[in-house]
Amino acid sequence: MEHKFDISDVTNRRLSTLARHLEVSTMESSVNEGLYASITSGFDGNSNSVFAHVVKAPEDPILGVTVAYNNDPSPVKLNLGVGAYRTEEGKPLVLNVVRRAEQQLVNDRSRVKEYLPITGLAEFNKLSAKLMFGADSPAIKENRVTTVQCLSGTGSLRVGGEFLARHYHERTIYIPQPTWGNHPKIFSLAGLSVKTYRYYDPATRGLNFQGLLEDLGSAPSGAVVLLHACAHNPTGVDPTIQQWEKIRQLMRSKRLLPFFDSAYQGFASGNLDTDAKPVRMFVADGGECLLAQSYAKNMGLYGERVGALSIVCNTADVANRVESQLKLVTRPMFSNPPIHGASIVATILRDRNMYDEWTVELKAMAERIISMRQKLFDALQTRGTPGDWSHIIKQIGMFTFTGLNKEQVAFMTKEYHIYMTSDGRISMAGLSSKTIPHLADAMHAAVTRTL
Ligand code: KET
Repeated sequence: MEHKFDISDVTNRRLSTLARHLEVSTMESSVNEGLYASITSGFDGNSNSVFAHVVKAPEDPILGVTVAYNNDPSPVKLNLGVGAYRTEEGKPLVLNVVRRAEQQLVNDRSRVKEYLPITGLAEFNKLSAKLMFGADSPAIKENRVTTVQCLSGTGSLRVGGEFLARHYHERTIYIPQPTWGNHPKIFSLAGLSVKTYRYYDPATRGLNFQGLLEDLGSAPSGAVVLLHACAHNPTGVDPTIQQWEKIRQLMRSKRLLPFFDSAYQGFASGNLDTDAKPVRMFVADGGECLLAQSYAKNMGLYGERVGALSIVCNTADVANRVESQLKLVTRPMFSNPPIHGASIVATILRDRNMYDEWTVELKAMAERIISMRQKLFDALQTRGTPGDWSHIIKQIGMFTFTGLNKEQVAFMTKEYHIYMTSDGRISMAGLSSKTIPHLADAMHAAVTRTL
């Protein structure tokens, strides 16, 4: 299925921007005269604005939920939209180990605020690659991996997408249906053509494995395939290790290029190495791949915008040349990445003691989310809510893809002040023992009302 964000759109848009730019420069003197006239005669409200034609854009389907939530004065309101971890008290969490690392950084008077290199903090890059590919990864030892620090997961996907659009022969990327709502926009604006492969089966609320194999099997040789490394968003449905192995074999035999998006390492199983397994399987076969890593969720560094793009190549020489080109993507985009968040991550990853503390805190977050699954499931059972809700306990990671439809979601927001994305995804990380009864009441009412 062709996605509505198409490369031809982007190209057309770029061309028309260019055309407008050329027009403007040839007409510059008359424009300046017009501008001068309006300055001297004064502005009369909106109509004179050079932006008067700009239409109001809709809010983002995910981050816009938080905007709506913030505007609701109700004391019982609940934000289960964005995937952001909350404590049992409903508060955002700064990990203890992050506070410790920050304290260390602040106390170190030798630290300065100079620009980082275009590729970011070298130690952070090294440690990030190790975190995903494993301490004894042959690809790392053979210097076949280039890692560049980017603006969190989103920025890493975007830089990777632009690199592919410039230097890779096949400009089509296949993304799962459904997927994180920002994926199609990121890749089409990067210059790739976006298509989808079947992933989720609403009937079983599980993986449509057959559909996935068929769609990837009929993709053109060399096409890029976006894979969620673990804890698929929004469905919470991951392939089993056996299924991953089949996907790997198919992709390698068809020379499909894997692009992993890892935004939840540690959140699926509670263990960083277990969650890295699918990626490691693809690296162990000696083939090439891309990886976008985010520390937003697993280290709770959301607003620090810390992430990395790794490209695993088959020789050190290729990796070196690839890195030189990644710098040409980054430099005109954001020049070089921010220093603070990457320094926090490097401080934690380099120190055995801090690393261990992080894994304990991460596991506690993952376990709290898992306990919310059980509690919500039990609450619906107690209410006798019609339907099979076992997917709430089966699904993995931050989200439950409830199966509630748009109307039911709108009803829950209107009547119960519960905010979630319109596809029925709820962030389990936003729930607490206190808020579960309210959510279960709302779900029960939404389901029984529309029966
Ligand atoms: N990939 C996936 C799959 C993902 O869910 C997110 C964020 C990102 C990448 C990017 O995260 P970053 O903050 O750029 O490192 N998802 C949550 C937040 C958002 O939409 O921005 C979400 O789905 O709620």
